[in-house]
Amino acid sequence: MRGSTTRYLIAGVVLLLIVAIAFWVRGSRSPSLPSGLPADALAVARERGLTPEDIYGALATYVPGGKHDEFVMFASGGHSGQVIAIGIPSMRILKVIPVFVPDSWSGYGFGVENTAIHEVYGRGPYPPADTHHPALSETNGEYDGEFLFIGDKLNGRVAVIDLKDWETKQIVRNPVFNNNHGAAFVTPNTEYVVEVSQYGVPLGHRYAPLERYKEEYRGLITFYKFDRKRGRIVLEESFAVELPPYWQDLADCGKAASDGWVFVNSFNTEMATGGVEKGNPPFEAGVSQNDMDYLHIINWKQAEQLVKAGKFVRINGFRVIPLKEAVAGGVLFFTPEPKSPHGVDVCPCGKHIVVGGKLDPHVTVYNIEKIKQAIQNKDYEKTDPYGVPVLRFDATKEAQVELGLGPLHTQFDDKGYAYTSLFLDTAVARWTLGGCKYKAPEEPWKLVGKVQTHYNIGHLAAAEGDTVKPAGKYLVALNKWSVDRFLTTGPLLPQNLQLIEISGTGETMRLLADMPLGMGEPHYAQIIRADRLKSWETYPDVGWDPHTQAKATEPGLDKPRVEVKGDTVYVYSTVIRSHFTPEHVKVKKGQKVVWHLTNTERTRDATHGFAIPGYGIGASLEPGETVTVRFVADKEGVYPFYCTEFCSALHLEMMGYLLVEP
Ligand code: RUQ
Ligand code: CUA
Repeated sequence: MRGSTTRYLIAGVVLLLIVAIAFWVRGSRSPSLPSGLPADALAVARERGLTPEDIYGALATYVPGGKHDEFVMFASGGHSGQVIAIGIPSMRILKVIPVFVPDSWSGYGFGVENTAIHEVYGRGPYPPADTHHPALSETNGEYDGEFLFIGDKLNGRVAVIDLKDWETKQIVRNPVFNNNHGAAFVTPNTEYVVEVSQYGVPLGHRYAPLERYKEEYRGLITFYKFDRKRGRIVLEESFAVELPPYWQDLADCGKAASDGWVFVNSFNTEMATGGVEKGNPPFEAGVSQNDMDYLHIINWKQAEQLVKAGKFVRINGFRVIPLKEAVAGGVLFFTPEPKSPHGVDVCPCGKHIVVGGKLDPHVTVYNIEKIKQAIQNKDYEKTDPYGVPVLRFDATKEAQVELGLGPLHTQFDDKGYAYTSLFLDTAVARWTLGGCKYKAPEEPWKLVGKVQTHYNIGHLAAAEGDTVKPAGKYLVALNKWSVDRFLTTGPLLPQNLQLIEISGTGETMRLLADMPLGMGEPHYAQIIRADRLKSWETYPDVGWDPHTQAKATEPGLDKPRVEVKGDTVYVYSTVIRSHFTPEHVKVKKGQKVVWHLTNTERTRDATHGFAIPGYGIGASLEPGETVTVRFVADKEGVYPFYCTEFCSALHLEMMGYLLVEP
């Protein structure tokens, strides 16, 4: 009797323990999640006709308010001339950063002194832009989250964005060349920002007839020295290397095993000059006659030495290593690459250089060790018409991998896979690297999977996918056409960015989400882990000048007053919820006005605007910021200036009068 009670007791305790453990295990796995989708959620899915794939995509990308995205993608804004920051996986736009084109939200290009956009074209008018490739600053080949650079193909410009406040700090126009394509790329410690020209022109912004193409037209690779402390490109410490007038295309800087080198594709080694109207072959045919073009292999550390040794000329004051010196000094080599290549991308360990074939179904993979060996052995198959040694193709090549139609650009993940965009197949191909520090489970140099994109994929961006330590997980396809993917927005359609999950292996790649972007072609993008960014929440101090990233030197900015000196009226305004001080600013027609405004707020997000009708003035004042606007009061009248940010309940009352007396 007693024995059986004890047994029952023990059995009861064990049962209770099992139940408790079961609950604990279940609870710790999903603390408060129901085991399946709630019935009402399923009803919504059914009513909206969502497939299981749709539901998976929605759940995999949803980021509730208050929770943050794991990655940030900085996408080129294409023709918009701007940069677009997009959260991943949510695929929501976080911010548009104005770069080459004015923006009336931030007041960029609307009268605020010293903004980067003034640097090249003064107060405007500003030309259109065509931003192509953004490049995050790197330390030891990893993104460091400090700066972003971007190239403007149209006008041969490069811009510097400071990621502390996400503002453009500098725009540099190439002193020698007027267009680019391979820009911007950075060396592994951001020693240099690299810009490569595209269409051959005479160096130095001058004229020469097309008949003199071979003699007088050239290409150029520019190495802009970057001063991290000042956050500026320093032109005096920069230099360029003259190249033959082939059309140089994309570029990538070597890293790790290939640190010290830059690789640049080219096409039009035919040096066709077009003129279909004169019975010449049109450009599209003329530039694709040769079976092979030249991968440019450039030793930038050696180029630095040549500059130190004075082996340069000055063109428009800028240091350029002449082609002859570059060849003699061992800076420039070529190796053949299949016809009209496009992207060139260096793998995470830096050993392999992948070239996309555009008109060839393969990607060609070169090995830096083999390249160095071939250079050392002078294993040349010929020299080009400009005396540049052409290394033997087979001596530099590691593999060719057949992927499909129209391979363009390649990115990498953390598992030993490479991903190449196939423009004509409109797909992403996943394939295996060989001999890389990352190793995929499958045999090397093999296509293992494909995922369809919609439509006409150009670039693709994998999370930290062009660093020495790719993050894997996500990849974004930047598609040129969206056709039927969204509502019709008139004949000009948005582009389509598609998020693809790449955490699995083999064929498992999953399309998670589409994102329309209706503001120019988001050409290329880079994706950084959000926790690498150290963005400011407000400016560090009241009276901050974002142009110098320091407290403004002008004394007494926080003491509101008006001073008249000669024909200039100096106005010192403070700006805080919900008033400007002073509120009356009276000037005489014809007087010059220099107006300093300081937002004295220390609260996060307490931004005020400042705009004056009739004078083209618009500004944004983030907490702590000081801006200066300057104009001639040449139109008499009464101009209510006001705060353009809905800052407070009394936002509409936040105004003042600018009185311009006759
Ligand atoms: S490249 S066409 Cu980025 Cu594919 Cu400009
Ligand atoms: Cu300040 Cu509205």
